[in-house]
Amino acid sequence: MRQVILITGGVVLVVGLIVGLFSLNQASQEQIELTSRLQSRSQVLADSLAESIEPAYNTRATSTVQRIIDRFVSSERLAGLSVFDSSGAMVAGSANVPISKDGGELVTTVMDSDESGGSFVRRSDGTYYVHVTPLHEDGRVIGALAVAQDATYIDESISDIWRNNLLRGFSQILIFAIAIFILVRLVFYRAITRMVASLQAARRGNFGIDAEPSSSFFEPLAGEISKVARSLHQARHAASEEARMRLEKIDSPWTAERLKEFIRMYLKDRPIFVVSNREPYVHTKTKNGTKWSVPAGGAVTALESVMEACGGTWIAHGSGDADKSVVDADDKIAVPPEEPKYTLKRVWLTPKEVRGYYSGLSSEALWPLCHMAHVRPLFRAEDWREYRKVNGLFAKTVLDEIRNVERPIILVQDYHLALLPALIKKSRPDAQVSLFWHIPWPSAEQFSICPWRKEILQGMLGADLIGFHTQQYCNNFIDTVGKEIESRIDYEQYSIYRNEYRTLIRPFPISIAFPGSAEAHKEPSRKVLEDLGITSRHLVLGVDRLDYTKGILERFKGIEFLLDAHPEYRGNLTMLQIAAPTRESVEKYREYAAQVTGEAERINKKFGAKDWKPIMLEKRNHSHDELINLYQLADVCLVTSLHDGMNLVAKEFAAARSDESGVLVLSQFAGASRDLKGAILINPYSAEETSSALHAALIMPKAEQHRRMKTMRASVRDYNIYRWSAELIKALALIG
Ligand code: ADQ
Repeated sequence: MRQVILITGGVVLVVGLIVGLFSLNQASQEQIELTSRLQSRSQVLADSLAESIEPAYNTRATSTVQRIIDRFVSSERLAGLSVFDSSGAMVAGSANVPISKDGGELVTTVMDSDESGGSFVRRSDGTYYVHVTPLHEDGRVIGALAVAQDATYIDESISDIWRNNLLRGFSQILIFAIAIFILVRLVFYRAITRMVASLQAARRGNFGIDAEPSSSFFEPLAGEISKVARSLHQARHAASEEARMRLEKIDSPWTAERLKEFIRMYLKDRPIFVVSNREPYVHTKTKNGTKWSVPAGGAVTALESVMEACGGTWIAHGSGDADKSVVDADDKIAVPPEEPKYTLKRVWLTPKEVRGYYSGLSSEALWPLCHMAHVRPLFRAEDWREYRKVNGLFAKTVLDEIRNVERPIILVQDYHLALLPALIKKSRPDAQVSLFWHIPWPSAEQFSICPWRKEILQGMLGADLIGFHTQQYCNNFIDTVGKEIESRIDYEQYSIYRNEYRTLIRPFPISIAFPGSAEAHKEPSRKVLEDLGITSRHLVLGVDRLDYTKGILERFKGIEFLLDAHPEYRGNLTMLQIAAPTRESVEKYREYAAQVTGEAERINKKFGAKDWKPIMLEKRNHSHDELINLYQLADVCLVTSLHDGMNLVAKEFAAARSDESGVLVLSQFAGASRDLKGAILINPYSAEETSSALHAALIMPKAEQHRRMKTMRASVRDYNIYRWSAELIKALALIG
């Protein structure tokens, strides 16, 4: 519509300009012609009048002169007539003469030059043309005669021209604008909109909208679009058929299509609701408007692929400062913004709620409680109050959303929403609720220090299914429940019974969407290294949120140990640490970020040379494509988590290496160490062990790298995020 208005506006402007120029030209022609006619008529009049006046004037018969003047004025309908003597003073004249009694400059000039002349005089009662001619006696100039004519009609005539032309121009513009508007809208806009709608619908899998335009002008283009849509339809159909056939074959790889087909078969299109604290897209204000970004974090990485494949609704905290400005009246927005596939519903929290529920209880209590990273959890009663309140708020939003949905599937995510399953089930026992815990579950002893352990466990046990990354975390959880809550544990089924209610506990090692061939086979670009000034032969890469559980300080110590033990790497090796700022409202995280910077500077000072630094620290969020490029450029990816539920960075590195080169050095304390058998495992607390593993990785023969990388890639391809979600949803749906 904007374009239609723009085109119409442009045409109006051009036509308006043409009409304006045309009117200007016509008005100036008319003015010239009318003026010249008036001047010559005045000249003829003045000359014949001078002949009649001169004899009487020469004999000083002023009364005769006055009579002649009066007669002429009335017979020729003149505006005025005056006779001046040689000094320029008026000797006779009609009333209301538009020229001063002392003649003025024009009369003096005419007498001096002995040549007639004229000029326009503008007065409040109109415009006059005054023509002055010299009077003679014996060839001498003895006075002057001024003839004044009303010239107002010239101005009126010019105004008429403008008025008529503008009126005509305006009607022409109006007719043009309407015609263009109708033409563009009916012929072009409608046809293009229809073709776009047809392509969009085809992309979404609806092939019912025909691209045929109403105008034959677009027929060839529309024909081509219809063909593209048809072949897309056929390709989709073939992929979906293949996916359906593959469903029963356990060992064939899971794809987005296969997951979609699986959901259709298993859930009979029952809608899926994902609930998490972190939203998959954050909208922020910038100088040029609003921009969106994908926050760094494992849960978002994993679930985004699932939602893109299955559609549904994702409920999450709206944390961006422009989030409110882009949602509809229902606080919803279709995402991904560039190609919407599912709905994001935002929940609004006050700064106080965020402080207590997120920064406080989630980040300062539960996160360190579940990770063995030697950071003491902080338990504040006020935070617990906010946590309960916000869980209640999320529950209310979920219950509103599922009001008219029968047996909804609800996938609750992570430790921020531990109380949500029980809150949902209390009002909607028919809902099938799973809770996936993305971080480790500690030992029963470790968990027992939590003052609200019973309430948290009761909240979690509202779920029909609780998933962890590893069997170890499941075991820890069962032990914890056994110790804290009155319940019956069925070790055979790995279920917990409370009253009549059963919760299944299962490991689902999370993964990523193994990249499609186009993405994986893209040639990496070295520009990023040139921009950073990295010229070293060996590149060691670290990618993390700036979190103390990721062991970034320990990693740097490993690099320091390597450079001490193997001076041959000095000047030849760079550790590029990509660190996404995270939880900056929490003091511990701010301290940690400062420590990481300080440690990098210390090591750089110790070993650095003029054009080489051993550690490059890039503290910012990177796009998915930037990270893939770096994964492909690295010789070694170094993951040194002190404790990590899974660690998707390790899997992303393996998935990106379609060249089957590069080595993964991985902490034994990351869940991923159980899945990625081709990695060199280390204890990140030992700088010596990290250094030896790095050295082994850097000198590893290519054949060995291929062998290890192949194993890791096969495991990520085989157990990708689509399989993860299919297994989780299947387990949930089978509960009945
Ligand atoms: P995280 O602690 O966030 O996840 P991880 O699994 O490694 O850790 O996922 C991090 C994600 O963020 C990756 O997809 C990575 O690409 C991305 N990321 C990291 N740094 C980034 C940067 N600088 N710019 C852009 N993106 C960046 C939590 C648990 C993990 C668990 C996941 C999933 O702590 O143990 O694996 O959830 O369950």
